[in-house]
Amino acid sequence: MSEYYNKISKIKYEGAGSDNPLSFKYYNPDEIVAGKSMRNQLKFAMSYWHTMCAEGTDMFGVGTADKSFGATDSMAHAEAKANAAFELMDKLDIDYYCFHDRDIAPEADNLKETNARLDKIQGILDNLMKSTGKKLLWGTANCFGNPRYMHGAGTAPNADVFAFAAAQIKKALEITTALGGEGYVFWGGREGYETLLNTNMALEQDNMARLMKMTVDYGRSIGFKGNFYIEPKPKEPTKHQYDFDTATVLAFLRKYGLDKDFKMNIEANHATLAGHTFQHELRVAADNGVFGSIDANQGDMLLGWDTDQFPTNVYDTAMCMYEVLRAGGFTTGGLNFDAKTRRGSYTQEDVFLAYIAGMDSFALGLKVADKIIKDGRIDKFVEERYASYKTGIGAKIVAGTATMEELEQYALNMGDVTTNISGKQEYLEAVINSVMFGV
Ligand code: XUL
Ligand code: CO
Repeated sequence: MSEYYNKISKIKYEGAGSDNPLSFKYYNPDEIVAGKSMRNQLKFAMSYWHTMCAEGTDMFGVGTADKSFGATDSMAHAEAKANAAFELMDKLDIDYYCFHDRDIAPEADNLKETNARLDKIQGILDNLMKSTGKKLLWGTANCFGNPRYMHGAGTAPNADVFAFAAAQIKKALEITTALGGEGYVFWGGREGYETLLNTNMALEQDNMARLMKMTVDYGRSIGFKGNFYIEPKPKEPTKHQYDFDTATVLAFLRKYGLDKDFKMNIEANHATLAGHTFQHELRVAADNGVFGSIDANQGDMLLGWDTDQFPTNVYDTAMCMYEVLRAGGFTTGGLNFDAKTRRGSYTQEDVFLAYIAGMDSFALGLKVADKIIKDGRIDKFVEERYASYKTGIGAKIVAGTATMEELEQYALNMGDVTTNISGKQEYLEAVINSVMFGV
């Protein structure tokens, strides 16, 4: 098999003292942290679209990175990308990958031929997976790139577009199932609106739910055992995306009776676009029993769009892994690097350096999260903060037995509240620093 990244050798853990840029400083796959190997705690995945496809194109310029992998014909290119993807995963010791249908095989002139192309690449991926032991974290359908989806896919005003999207999702789910995918994602890039002046929002949302229900029923009928995920994002490309954030998606799922079928795929940069922290979105998902998987990246707080940067902010990775550990860890989910190198970081080596930076940042985050939990000061503080609900009137409120009359009598007897205690935010932030920096 030809090598596509021939200047890069297998990346090894060399420890924090190493000055070799092409080594892991903190990610030591077999080291046990919080009862599991780092490999199993973090379940890293490669995003096919950014890593194998995106060339750094932006609104002002063409791509800077060469991702042709030496191929000129489009199907030869698809095959080369598959081989290169598995070489990259092997060299980075990444066990999982994620794809959109159109990342793995280019669309043809008609659906039949497009599906035949997908079948061919599915066979290639299947062989590569069998020979390397790599696994599919999740698959999805790109129902946003082609011009036919200019007004949406499941929420399009045109029933023909809805039908085409359903056909595309059916095929993507079949491939995901055949490759043993642990999940199937809905990210509704164009499922939203530009203006309410031309939009029947109620019908669009009803239709989206219909499409999701059909997908779940079909998936289960063909033996798909994984989780279905929705990936919230508030905007971009649409001005308003229906899957705005986890709370909005939860209301949608409950309205349509889909809440037992879907979990969340939380993306860090989508959380911040929605005006939330990454940790907030993870907490809302976990508290409501819908924590599923994570798209690991970070945004730039000075920019109002989805920059999909590799995650290097250890404070964020620590609070993310704190939420993941508290939620019991990943089951079918994992950490998919939905992240791309900057346009100026255009070399093959940059891709490796970016993954190393992201993986090391999450390894550090995992270690810090484990320390925060073992240290116990944060959890103990929160526990004590709500102690008044353990006894007396608080216990009655929690048990649901307190009445308005009883609470009024209690307040009258009390006169006024005299028991408020400090929230100690600054102290708690300092505790995190002391755990992180070990002093
Ligand atoms: C776009 C995004 C997508 C989804 C999969 O912002 O995050 O790549 O992760 O469609
Ligand atoms: Co994403």
